[in-house]
Amino acid sequence: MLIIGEKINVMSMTIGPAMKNRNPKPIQDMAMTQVGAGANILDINIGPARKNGPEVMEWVVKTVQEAVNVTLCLDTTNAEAMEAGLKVCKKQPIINSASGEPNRLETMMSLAAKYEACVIGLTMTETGIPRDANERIAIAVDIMAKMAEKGVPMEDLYLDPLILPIAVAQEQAQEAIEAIKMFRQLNDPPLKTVVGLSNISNGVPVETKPLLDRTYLAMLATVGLDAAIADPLDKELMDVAKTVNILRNEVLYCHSYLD
Ligand code: THG
Repeated sequence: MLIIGEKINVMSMTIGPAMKNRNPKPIQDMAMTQVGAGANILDINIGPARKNGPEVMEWVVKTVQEAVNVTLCLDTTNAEAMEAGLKVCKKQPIINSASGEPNRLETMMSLAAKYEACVIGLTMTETGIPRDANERIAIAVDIMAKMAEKGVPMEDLYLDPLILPIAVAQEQAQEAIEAIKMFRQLNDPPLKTVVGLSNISNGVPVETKPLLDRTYLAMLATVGLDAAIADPLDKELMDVAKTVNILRNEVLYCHSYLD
């Protein structure tokens, strides 16, 4: 299970102002803390970045790369900002994300082809969020068709069923699990899958949030989830991820596997 650290986010009280003021320290500290906690990949979420998007993304990517040497997952709907970030990534980056919305799909897949980037395919469209696993599959097929057209290899795709908050769409937690099972069957070898794990606990009491995230990660792991955008500073969550790696026979067991 790959953990994509979610904490470099414009919404964060410490990171947002640091991005705005081009203050590298809080961003580099957060990068090192997440990698130290076991994050395999870091998400760089600058939001829609309507003001100076390209400049902000280029600066944040360079700033993070001065501190850590991991794969970066660039999270913005601003195509110019995405391209500016892709240009300066040292390792093969991940585009977060393309969706079924035709313009965004075209733009992000063209960028994936041009920069040989991996891409997260988010199964939603301009008409809204998917209602069930079948709607998610229909969008996934559109995403795959556009990849084939642009010549992006299927192994560079991570499909994301779009996790919805348990507090507002309770039945969707199980639908997303069904979608992961079905996504994997769309290709041989199976397509890779990813989720934004913390979406599940948006808006729940703080005491409940970590248990929801940890339990849902274990449930998703049983159907073959490859990666989760999540909070690596939750040690118990990281322990669940390590235990999953043992139980799925991906890492060799030893008594001290948690250390
Ligand atoms: N799929 C994909 N990308 C995504 C998501 C997804 N990117 C955004 C989001 N969903 C995943 N990332 C985050 C990042 C931060 C938080 C939640 C999801 C978050 N952070 C802090 C917290 O935990 O309280 C605080 C942020 C704040 O100050 O509000 O909540 O589904 N492909």
